[in-house]
Amino acid sequence: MSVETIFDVIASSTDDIRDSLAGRRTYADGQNPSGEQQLAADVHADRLLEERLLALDSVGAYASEEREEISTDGAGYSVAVDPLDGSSNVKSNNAMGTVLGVYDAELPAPGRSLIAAAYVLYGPLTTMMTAHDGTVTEYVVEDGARQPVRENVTLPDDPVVYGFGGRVPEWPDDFSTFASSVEQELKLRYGGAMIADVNQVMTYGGVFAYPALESHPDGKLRLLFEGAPIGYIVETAGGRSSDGSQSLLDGTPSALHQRVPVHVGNAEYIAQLEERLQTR
Ligand code: AFP
Repeated sequence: MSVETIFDVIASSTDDIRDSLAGRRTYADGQNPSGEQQLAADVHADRLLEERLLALDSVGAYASEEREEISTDGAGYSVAVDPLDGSSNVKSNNAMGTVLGVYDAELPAPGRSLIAAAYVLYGPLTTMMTAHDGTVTEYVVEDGARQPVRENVTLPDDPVVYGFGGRVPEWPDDFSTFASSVEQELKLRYGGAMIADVNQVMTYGGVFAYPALESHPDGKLRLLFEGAPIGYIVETAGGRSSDGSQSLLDGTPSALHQRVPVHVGNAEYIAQLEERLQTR
């Protein structure tokens, strides 16, 4: 039950987070630990989720993409949160989301210590995808309450979409070769917020990647806050995840905010990717 209570706290916070966006499109003074500018909306969502999640008996540690240090409050699970993934999309009024990983270990911890993960998508609707106990469930969130709309969610067998981040000239040659083959088969769907792009893959099947770049060999996305929780959800839905050579759940992080190349989607595309990248 304690994981469901954690999911409920996230769902019950969605109206507050969503309502705060309009007035918080400006950049705050600080930067996040990854050196990225913080919107006032990032800071607001972070503070709100820290307070509400640490108030739970089942949560003993709160880590966030928006802050250097982990906040602790007794025993319990460690939650890793990206409070507002894709927050730069607020300027262009495009979708964004909240990402949650629930680790049964002290952070930084490998993805294999995840016991649950979820994401909220702030789109035309507010929806939530949760993975726990071997199953993925999709909800519409209304008035802070989750209404299940899809049970035992699995990736469709006939993939349709792809979305690859970073600038094409920055892609290593082997990823470019992989991308060229995918482009012949699937339709481009890329919106600049991982959650919205991953949700396209969860809905239509396909592959999402924010790969290693020539200038950033570890890519852009963070392992504990984005890569591992999304890898957990996609793998629980029957897909695969990879950092280029292994599952995102197999990485053993040495630092809380370390980055990782992220590739998730239907198994055949992740197999193709790893084959390409392992010929390096
Ligand atoms: P922001 O949170 O700064 O908008 O970054 C979003 C993100 O971390 C992830 O959600 C996207 O997949 C990726 O960055 C988009 O990066 P590009 O802007 O380089 O495409």
